Amino acid sequence: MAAVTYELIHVCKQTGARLGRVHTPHGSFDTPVFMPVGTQATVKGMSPDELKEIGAGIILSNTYHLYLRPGHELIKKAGGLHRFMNWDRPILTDSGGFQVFSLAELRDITEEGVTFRSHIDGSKHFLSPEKSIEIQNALGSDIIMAFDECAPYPCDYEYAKKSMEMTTRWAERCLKAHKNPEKQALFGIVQGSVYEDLRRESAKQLTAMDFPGYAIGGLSVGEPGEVMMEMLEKTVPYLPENKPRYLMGVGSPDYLIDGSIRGIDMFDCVLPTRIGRNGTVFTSKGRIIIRDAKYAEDFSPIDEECDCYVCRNFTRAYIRHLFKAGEMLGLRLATWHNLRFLIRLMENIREAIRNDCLGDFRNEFFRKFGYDTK
Ligand code: PRF
Ligand code: ZN
Repeated sequence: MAAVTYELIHVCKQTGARLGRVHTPHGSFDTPVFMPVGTQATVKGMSPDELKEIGAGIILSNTYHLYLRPGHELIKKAGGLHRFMNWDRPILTDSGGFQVFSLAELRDITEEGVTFRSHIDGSKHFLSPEKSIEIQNALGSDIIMAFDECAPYPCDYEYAKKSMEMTTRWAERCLKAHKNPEKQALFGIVQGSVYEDLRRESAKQLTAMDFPGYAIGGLSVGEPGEVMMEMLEKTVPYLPENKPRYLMGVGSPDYLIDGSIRGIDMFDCVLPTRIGRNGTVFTSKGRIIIRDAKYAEDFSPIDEECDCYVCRNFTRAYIRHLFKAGEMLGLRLATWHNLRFLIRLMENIREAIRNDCLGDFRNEFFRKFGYDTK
């Protein structure tokens, strides 16, 4: 039996978006889903109980960071990542490739793998498909990701083609290196930059390898939003219907809705936690910067429509004060609210899919939030 299975529950008649459920060894979650990011085996500022309270069904963590610190051997000794961080729901780990490209220094990419220097202490390391899978096997996450190259943007056709083909060969090596497919599901990652034929080719090659799920990588790396949506439209039809589809590193409200409409089931992004720590919070009428002077005497909640603990108990004026005073509770409350905002958005997306009205929901959400509705 595969570690992870996808159950398709309903397809929205208005948009084609999918309502589903993903089953894993640590329980199930409903899709489309937003996965909070817990890079260093913690979603910054949130305890596991608090994550459950806001309805997080699955979280993401990172091979690159946990390998460098505290080390996957140590986490294995602790009984695996779930035990180490006291999170008993599903965990997905990214493979490290993307983080090496975005964080590490002196990257040397060859067919064998990637040599890089740690962003922490400058020490030299080597990650390969085999090493990434070995680390993810030690971590024990429910969903592990293939080791890929995320081509930069912009990127010429020749580079994108070679990179995509190498990512396919790396995916084969990941499959071979994977020790326990019955406990952990290995997802393949589609690459191909902004080239329609490369995306199609990548999706076909990976689909032939029969992964239990598929990610779409290499998007939201600087290309215009329309290009990303076009790539989704050209890729998703080549992915199997009975497996989950994960759009990596995407988490702005508009893309969560428009990605769902294009058949995506899973998303992750540091956006809500990162902007929260900067003092930016989502509201149903758009983002606001809570540090702004105009909120100094605003005794209303961050968002009148939000059901979160923060909005039920604290005012904009108070949270602004916490940020101005450098109090850590400010970071926590902004993070808490932003995560709940996106998790509730996903609940509303799922409800709209069930009722065949995600298109109407999109237009209404975009209008209120202040997005262009085209
Ligand atoms: N590959 C991997 N992780 C990722 C990406 C990718 O392309 C992206 C791109 N948006 C985010 N995270 N392995
Ligand atoms: Zn709130």
